[in-house]
Amino acid sequence: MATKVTTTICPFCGVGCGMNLLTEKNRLISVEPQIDHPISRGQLCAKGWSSAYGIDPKDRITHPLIRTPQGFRQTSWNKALETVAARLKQIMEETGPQAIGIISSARATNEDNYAAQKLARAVLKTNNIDHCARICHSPTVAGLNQTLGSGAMTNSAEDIFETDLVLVFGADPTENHSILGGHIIRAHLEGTQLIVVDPRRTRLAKLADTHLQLKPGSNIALLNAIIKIILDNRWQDKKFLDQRCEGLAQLTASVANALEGVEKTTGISLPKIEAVAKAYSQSKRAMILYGMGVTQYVSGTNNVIALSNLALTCGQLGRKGTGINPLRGQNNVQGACDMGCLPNVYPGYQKVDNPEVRAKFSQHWKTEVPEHPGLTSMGMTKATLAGEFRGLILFGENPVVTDPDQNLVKRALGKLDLLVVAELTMTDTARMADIILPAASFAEKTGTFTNCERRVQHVQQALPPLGEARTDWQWLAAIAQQLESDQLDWPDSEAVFREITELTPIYSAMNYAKMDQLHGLQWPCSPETPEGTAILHKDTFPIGKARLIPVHPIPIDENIDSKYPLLLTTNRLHFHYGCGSMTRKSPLLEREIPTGLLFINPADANELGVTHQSAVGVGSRRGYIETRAMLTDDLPPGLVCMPYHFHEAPSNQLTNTAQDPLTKMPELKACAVFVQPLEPGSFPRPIDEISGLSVEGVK
Ligand SMILES: Nc1nc2c(c(=O)[nH]1)N[C@H]1C(S)=C(S)[C@@H](COP(=O)(O)OP(=O)(O)OC[C@H]3O[C@@H](n4cnc5c(=O)[nH]c(N)nc54)[C@H](O)[C@@H]3O)O[C@H]1N2
Ligand SMILES: Nc1nc2c(c(=O)[nH]1)N[C@H]1C(S)=C(S)[C@@H](COP(=O)(O)OP(=O)(O)OC[C@H]3O[C@@H](n4cnc5c(=O)[nH]c(N)nc54)[C@H](O)[C@@H]3O)O[C@H]1N2
Ligand code: SF4
Ligand SMILES: [Mo]
Repeated sequence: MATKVTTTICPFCGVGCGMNLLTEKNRLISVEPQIDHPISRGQLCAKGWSSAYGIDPKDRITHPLIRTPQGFRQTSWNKALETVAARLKQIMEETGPQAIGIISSARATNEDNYAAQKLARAVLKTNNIDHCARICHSPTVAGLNQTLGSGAMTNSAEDIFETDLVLVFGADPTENHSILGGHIIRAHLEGTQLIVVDPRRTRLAKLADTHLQLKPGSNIALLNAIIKIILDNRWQDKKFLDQRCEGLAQLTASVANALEGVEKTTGISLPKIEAVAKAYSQSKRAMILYGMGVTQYVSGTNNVIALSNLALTCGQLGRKGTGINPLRGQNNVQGACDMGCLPNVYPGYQKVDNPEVRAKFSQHWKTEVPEHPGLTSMGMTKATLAGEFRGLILFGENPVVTDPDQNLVKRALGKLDLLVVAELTMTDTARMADIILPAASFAEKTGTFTNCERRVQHVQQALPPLGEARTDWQWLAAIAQQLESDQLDWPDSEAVFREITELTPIYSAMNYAKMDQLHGLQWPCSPETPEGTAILHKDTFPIGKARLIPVHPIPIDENIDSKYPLLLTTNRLHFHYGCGSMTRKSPLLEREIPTGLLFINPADANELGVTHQSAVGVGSRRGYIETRAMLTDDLPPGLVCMPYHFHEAPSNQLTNTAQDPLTKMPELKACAVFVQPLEPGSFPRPIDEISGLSVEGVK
């Protein structure tokens, strides 16, 4: 039987590994790595290898569903679309477009995301469009835009093999960007220095030359101390600072007292901080890779600025093997941001509040566009609870499991007059919808994903959509048509991409054929750089000179006390992804880690009478869950940690919604909890049993 081989890109993380899908008679028979892919180089991680399970027909939504008093009932696309359009019209007439919004998906293609923001802006006339970058790297976009003029990874993945020092700051790449994690280990074995800054002893921390095991939330205190030591010892790059940066005097003044109390604040000794300051600044080429340990704090944007101050002070930017590199998380979160699925920017980060930008889009789309920046995702939640927001179209996200303070999220979603969810499977969020639309998976559509190093890669269709599923941009177009608009009437994905290139300067010289030839194209890719750009800021910054901006330590929002005596941080595990809706369909991955876990230091466990793998209750000011304890000294005493992949033991029952004032990033990395042992031999109860409320029950 003829086997068809389709070249495409992994649908999980932002590394963007190249994979082939092998199909026979429209059935996916296997997944294999692309041998010649520039990043994955013939490899995939356990999730990539298992991606076929994630889109398996079992448990997929195959037809539109509509809520009835008796539960969900199958309906036709026509009926579903008519209902959606009628309710949207009603809300618009009664309350106005500000009461409607779209949450788009960093798991879907650029074409899907472009369509989502166009539906919002050109048809629904609202800038209420956002996606999971809000609770991921929005502080990166805001912080690096201020300091460098561009909020993306400055260098490329291959630079890991071309540097003298890798500084991994608040990221756990062997778990979360596994192929890059492997590259880091290989480079380190070949002589590259490795420094890890993380409150937990991660796998890379164990291998590193130096591990700075700082207290959660003390990034700025540490970074300012490092900068102070560099300046005191004249280890800075004077030429780079003189020629390419502004604000050195203010930065120098701002770190004057940075060494006072730093050992206590960070938990790290001064000699160790000095050694890192020297190693980073004196390296010929040093590369920063950072993640959620930087962004997911109320201090998120300032943490990013502090890191950027360090790179600029040492001139570790604009050259091969240097740079400040946010490890963007989702397969297409870079793209969803590039496409303007953010309430304040159009595609290509062109600002909503700039009248010239508005005129450009208005002319091209031949329609009026809304003037004011819209609501963020959490802003929509709050506005719903305040009765000001009524209708939400959401696809490829599962906020009931992944947004902070689950009870608050459920209350808000339950209060909406219209919730439309397009999904592959019946998630906890889909269960709360009024209308569920069946979405085509990555293997069933054509389009592009932009990986963490700004590489736009071609995603090619290997299978027909399952049942009546549609590609996201196609059902978005069908909603526009129901609203009597032809704005989204494209013949195919390539036509959507052509429109993207017409309006997005950083994508302007891209096309599918060139992408296929060159294994993707890294933006900016314009007539001046037709083959893309591997390294940003080589000679100049988009804002001319880079800005050094003073920032000061900001304490975490919620401290421990006698009732909640432990600090909880949340993170990820290699074998599971996001809300788990795809990886938990794989028996191989599910076998590795079948359900929720609480990691706890043996000293804390002993004191509480908690034993390895026993059932525990964990509570915060917002909620309570039950799970199993895993004793490990990878965490210091006083700190416990949970992944957020498990909907039966959702750590987001516990997390805090306190936000970074600029980006509204919630503090997902620190909140105060108590832990208590449950009856010996008992089983942890799933959340539905504890709260007595299934998600359907809330509606
Ligand atoms: N297997 C798997 N891979 C994934 C994902 C997944 O769900 N599963 N999700 C993807 C997504 S969406 C993203 S955004 C990325 C995220 O990838 P990472 O950024 O690596 O994410 P986390 O594991 O949440 O957090 C990183 C580290 O921050 C540390 N940390 C906590 N507080 C602090 C602090 O105050 N300072 C410092 N320096 N470090 C701190 C934590 O201990 C943790 O090791 O992963 C992507 N890849
Ligand atoms: N406590 C805690 N919470 C966190 C974090 C944390 O570190 N700690 N990290 C946060 C971060 S960084 C992120 S990015 C978010 C992620 O949060 P989410 O974006 O909600 O998580 P995912 O699991 O990626 O959800 C994506 C959904 O999209 C569906 N899907 C996949 N492909 C497609 C497609 O092509 N079309 C459609 N329509 N659907 C599709 C999948 O079935 C899945 O249910 O979680 C955040 N939540
Ligand atoms: S590292 Fe990321 S992109 Fe590569 S195979 Fe694993 S999940 Fe997929
Ligand atoms: Mo993320």
